[in-house]
Amino acid sequence: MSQPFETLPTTLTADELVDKAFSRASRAGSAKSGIEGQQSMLMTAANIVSDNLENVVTGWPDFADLDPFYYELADAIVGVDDLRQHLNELSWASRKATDIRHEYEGRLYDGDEDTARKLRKQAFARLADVVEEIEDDIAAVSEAREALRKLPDIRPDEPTIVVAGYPNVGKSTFVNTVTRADNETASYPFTTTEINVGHVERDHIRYQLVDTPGLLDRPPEDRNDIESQAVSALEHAADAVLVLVDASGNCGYPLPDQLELRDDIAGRFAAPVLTVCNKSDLTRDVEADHYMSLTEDENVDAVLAGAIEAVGYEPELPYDE
Ligand SMILES: Nc1nc2c(ncn2[C@@H]2O[C@H](COP(=O)(O)OP(=O)(O)OP(=O)(O)O)[C@@H](O)[C@H]2O)c(=O)[nH]1
Ligand SMILES: [Mg+2]
Repeated sequence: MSQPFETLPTTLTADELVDKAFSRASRAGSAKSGIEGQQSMLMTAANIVSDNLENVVTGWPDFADLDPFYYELADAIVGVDDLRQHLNELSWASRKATDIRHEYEGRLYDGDEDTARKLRKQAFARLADVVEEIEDDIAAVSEAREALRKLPDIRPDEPTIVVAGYPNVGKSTFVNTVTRADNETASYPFTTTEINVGHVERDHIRYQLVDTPGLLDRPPEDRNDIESQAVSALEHAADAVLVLVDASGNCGYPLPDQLELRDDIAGRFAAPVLTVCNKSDLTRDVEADHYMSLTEDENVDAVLAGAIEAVGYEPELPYDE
C-alpha cells in the first residue's frame, strides 16, 4: 500500500462544476425535442452535480480506518474534523441536487413546453445555488488534497528506523551510505522541510530509514504546532530511533544540547532509542551505544545491524498459527 492520499480524485471548483453540468445538459437537451429535451437537460445537470460531488467524497479514505501515522499527519496538516465537515457539506449538496431533480421531474410534464422550459430554468438556478453554497467547502477539500497528496510514502507496516540528531551530525550521509546498495532514497516535501526515506533489505525484510531534517533536529520548544504533530506521527511509525551525535561539536551545536535532544526523543518515543557517536575519527568523547565514522567507513554496518536488532522485527509468516 502506498500513502493513502496519493490517488485522491481531482476536485473541480464550484464554477467549473456548474459549467460542466450545464454545458453537458444543453448538449443532452439538444438531442431531444419538446418537454423531453427539458427533462433530459434537468436529469443530466442534476446527475453531474450529484455524481461529481459524491465521487469526491467517496474518493477520500475513511479516516477511522487510517493508520495512526497518516491520521496524525492529516490532522496536523489540514485538520481532520474540519475536513470531515467540508466533505459532509459536499454530500449534502450531492443529495440536494438529486432532490431538486425529483422535485421538478414530475412537474415538467404537467404543462406545455414553455412551462417546462421555465421550470427547468428554475431548477438550474437552484442547482447553481446549491453548488455556490458549498463553494468554500469544495475549495477547502481541494486544498486538503493538494497538501496531502505529497505526503511521504512511509509504509506503516514496514519496520521503520528513524534517524534523528542535530543538523550536520551526519544523518543524510548515514542514510545514503547504508542504502547505497539499494539506491533507493526519495525526498518528499514535508511540513516545513523535506523528509528522506531510504530502504535496506536484510534477511528478505525491507526496512525504511527515515531522515527528518527540520523535525527531530532541534529542541521541542522550537517546533511549531504542525511540526510537533508531525513528530507525534513519527512516534507511531518508528520501530527504532538512531540519535546521531557529534561529540566534536564540529556540527556547530554543543554536545549538551545534542544530548538534551536525545533525552527528549527517548522520553517521547516508545521505540528503543540508540545513541550513536558519529565522527569518531574526530572524537569519541561521549557515552554512546555505538561509535562510527562515516568518512572512514568505520563501524557503519554495525550501527545498522544494531538498529535492526533494536527493531526486532518478526515477520508474520502465513503458516504461523
Ligand atoms: N569527520 C567526519 N565528518 C563527517 C562524518 N560524517 C559526516 N560528516 C560530515 O558532516 C557534514 C554533515 O553531514 P550530513 O550527512 O549532511 O549531516 P545531516 O545530519 O544530514 O545534516 P542536515 O541535513 O543539515 O540536518 C558533512 O560535511 C559530512 O561530510 C564523519 O564520520 N566524520
Ligand atoms: Mg541531511
